[in-house]
Amino acid sequence: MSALKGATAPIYFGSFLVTPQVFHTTPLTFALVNLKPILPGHVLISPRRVVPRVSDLTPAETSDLFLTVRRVGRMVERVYGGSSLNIAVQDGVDAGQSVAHVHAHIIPRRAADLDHRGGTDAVYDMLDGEEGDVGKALGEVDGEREKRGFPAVDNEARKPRSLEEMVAEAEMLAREMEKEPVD
Ligand code: AMW
Repeated sequence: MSALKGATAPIYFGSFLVTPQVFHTTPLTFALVNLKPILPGHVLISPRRVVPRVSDLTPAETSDLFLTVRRVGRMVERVYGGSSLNIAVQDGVDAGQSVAHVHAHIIPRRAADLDHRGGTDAVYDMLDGEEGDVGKALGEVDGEREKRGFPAVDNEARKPRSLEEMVAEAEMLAREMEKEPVD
């Protein structure tokens, strides 16, 4: 199953097989929909090679990654009715990285969209905290977190999306990418 046209070799995001979630590829880079988006249209851009740090990338991978960020960012901003973008990389575990595979977050933003969470910059806490950390959302039994001294979080907010929902979004975004100018 793939949102992309034609046969696609398996694509891994860290140890996760994410082929059905991928909506755009280049020779060195892929773009996938998020299991647990912070806001609608929150997608990820990764190099095809599974390496943890930006400094592990070749110059060609680095430039292809950012060119893809630029093009996919333009597309999600248009499709999700944004007026700005957060583009973020947590480069290494001590910077909050939870999947050891380089990835740029792209999050479409609009005025006052996180006012109910404390304001525009609340996105950084959300990225850094449990809401962006799916390993925990998938693996943790309710209550374990609290036992370890972390604050309780809303269970609904932690729920990962179904494969069907992600595939439907990936198919829609693959079609939208075809409308984007190459440069
Ligand atoms: W990091 O905290 O490493 O900067 O961000 C990890 C991101 O990867 C989060 O946004 C999280 O929701 C996302 N994520 C984790 N596992 C998957 C997966 N299997 N498919 C899609 N996105 C994932």
